[in-house]
Amino acid sequence: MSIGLVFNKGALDLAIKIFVALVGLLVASSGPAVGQGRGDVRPIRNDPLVAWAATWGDTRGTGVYTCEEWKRYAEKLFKDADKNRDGFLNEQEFKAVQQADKMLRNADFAYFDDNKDGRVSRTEFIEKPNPFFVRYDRKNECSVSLDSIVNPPSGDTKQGPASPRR
Ligand SMILES: [Ca+2]
Ligand SMILES: [Ca+2]
Repeated sequence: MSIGLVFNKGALDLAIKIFVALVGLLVASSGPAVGQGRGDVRPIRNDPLVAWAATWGDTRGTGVYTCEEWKRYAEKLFKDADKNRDGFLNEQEFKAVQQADKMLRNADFAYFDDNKDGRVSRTEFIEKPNPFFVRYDRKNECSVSLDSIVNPPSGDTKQGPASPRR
């Protein structure tokens, strides 16, 4: 009797082990299949600059980001940070800018302080080129449409250097 019980228990264990192994195999084989939709992932989604643009631009909901919108946003950031309202940000006040926008979290005070007088003027702050426009406003129109980001003009793709041999 007891031998039979032990045997049955052993058989059950084995069955469980096989079952677990099978499930594990299923999970392992279905894993890569799920991630195989290569065409679905657009590079645009990986660009934090584009995601960031939604926080300051496209205020009309038309899929267009303009310098004007950026400057209005920068102006507000500056105004909110300039606690003593003297028209300049000292290093202490500059921290409020870093906290207000997570893309500017690592913004460098010295980078904005062009004339190195230890404070960032409104002009220094607002006139700094926004990297979003540096990258996407190729014609310097101060206007970037979402469409032009998703479908860049032909001959402008960065699909690796296909340099012809001479
Ligand atoms: Ca100030
Ligand atoms: Ca300055």
